[in-house]
Amino acid sequence: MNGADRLLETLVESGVDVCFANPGTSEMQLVSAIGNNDSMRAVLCLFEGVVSGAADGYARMADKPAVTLLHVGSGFSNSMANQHNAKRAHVPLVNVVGDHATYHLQYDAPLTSDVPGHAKLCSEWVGISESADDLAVNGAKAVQVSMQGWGKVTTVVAPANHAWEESTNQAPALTTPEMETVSDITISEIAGALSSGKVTALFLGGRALREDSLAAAGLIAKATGARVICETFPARLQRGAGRVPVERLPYFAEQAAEVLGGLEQLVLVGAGVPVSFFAYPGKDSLLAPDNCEILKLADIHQDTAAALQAVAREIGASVPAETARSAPETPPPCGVLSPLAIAQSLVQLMPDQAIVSDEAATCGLPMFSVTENAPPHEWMTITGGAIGQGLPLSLGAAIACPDRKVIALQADGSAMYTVQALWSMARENTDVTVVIMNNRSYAILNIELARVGAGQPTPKTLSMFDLSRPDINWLDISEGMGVPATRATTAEEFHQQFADAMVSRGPRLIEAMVVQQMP
Ligand SMILES: Cc1ncc(C[n+]2csc(CCOP(=O)(O)OP(=O)(O)O)c2C)c(N)n1
Repeated sequence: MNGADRLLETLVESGVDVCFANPGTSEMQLVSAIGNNDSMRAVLCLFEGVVSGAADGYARMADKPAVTLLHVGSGFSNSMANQHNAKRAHVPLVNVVGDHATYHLQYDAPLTSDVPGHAKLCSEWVGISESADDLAVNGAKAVQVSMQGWGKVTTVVAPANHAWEESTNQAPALTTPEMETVSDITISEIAGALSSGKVTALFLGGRALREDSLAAAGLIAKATGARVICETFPARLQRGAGRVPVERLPYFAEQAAEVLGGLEQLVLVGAGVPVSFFAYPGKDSLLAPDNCEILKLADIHQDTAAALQAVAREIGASVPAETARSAPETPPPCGVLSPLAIAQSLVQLMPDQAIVSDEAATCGLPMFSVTENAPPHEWMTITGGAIGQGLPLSLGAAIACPDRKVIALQADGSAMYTVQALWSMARENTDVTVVIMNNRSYAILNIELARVGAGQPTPKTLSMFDLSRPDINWLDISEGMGVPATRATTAEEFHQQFADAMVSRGPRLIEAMVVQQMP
């Protein structure tokens, strides 16, 4: 066996069985090893940003890593925006990136680059092998580190000669690390603060947005009157009828500051201090009031559910919070195809346990609150703000959860960054319904232009946010990549097309010609 075969053997033994791949010549032994290993599924993605975004979506739903296969520094750098989103989502993800044979690097062949340097920019651990035997050892370590806490992005750099040279070394899988727990002292302190009578909110992020943590947060809220607020861009929020609802911190800083206004204490649970997404001239970066005390119950990477349950016990909280009700029966939406009308169709038609990828950008703003009463579902968002995440994320989630309906609420501008994901959805026959919000605009940038005070826009300024001339034809794009597509121009048409998509299986795309009312 060669180094590549050994690496595959170890990855599979470590529980990794899906590879999102975009290989090149330096990865041929790895491709061959995957081809010869029945336990590893190979998903070809036609751009590296799809590879990394799909691995993120997979990990968010599977709570274990997929492996990516990437080609030298150029391939890795193409994947970086979604590596960044994955890192911000705190998911386990293992990259394998090929490099030239070690002796070939000195000749500076065209694809030569600083592969470890690229990897270090967005990996929390990088393993560089020094021999064929090392490859699998690094593979085992990469999986182990990726499973620390909620998850980490790790990278194995695989020089081509280490992949093709013989390896006699079998590297066993390493034990999965335990999640760090919160100390008893912290539990008591937070329980005391919550019982102080001060105006308090729990600020939840990451794994604290899973059902078990939310239920415990609900107990605390019921007993103490604390509010439950979640970060603006959650990786995976479990919500819908029967679950404890959360207030989501708004994107716009002034609205966020208003939501947090009047708080005397903010208890962080798996979330950082709330900050404005961008700086704006003359506006504060920090969103909580100046006199609000910031306390921390659990860090990112600690066991938030256990911590919240312990606090609930300590304060004797035993009455569950009210959960979100099922939406009442209402007639299907009609007339103008607004984001709100789309959200009303979602509430009525979304199946139980659907997985929603929200990269709907400005169209997504009104959709979130309306869907609180939909059947229980997951809501995944763009954790790192690097657009082009939604389509790959849905692809990966669908590979992780083949029995659940995935719904990609997708802004048109963002969709164009990683549109190749449609092809992989077709090839893998994933059960993803993509709803393209066609507003022919980078609409958010029109808003931001005014908010940063960049002056009076000229037609040339505005042309840089305008996606018309030519209009993008989503039916042609989608059909061209093998995903059946329809176009909706009214709420009635959308409702019918979405209803059809919800009762059939396989990839579908609906181009929604949305009419938006901008703030
Ligand atoms: C990788 C990356 N490139 C560029 C941006 C800057 N950016 C933020 S939003 C946006 C346009 C979004 O337009 P669209 O997806 O159509 O959504 P809309 O604003 O129209 O709702 C751009 C270019 C970014 N956030 N990330």
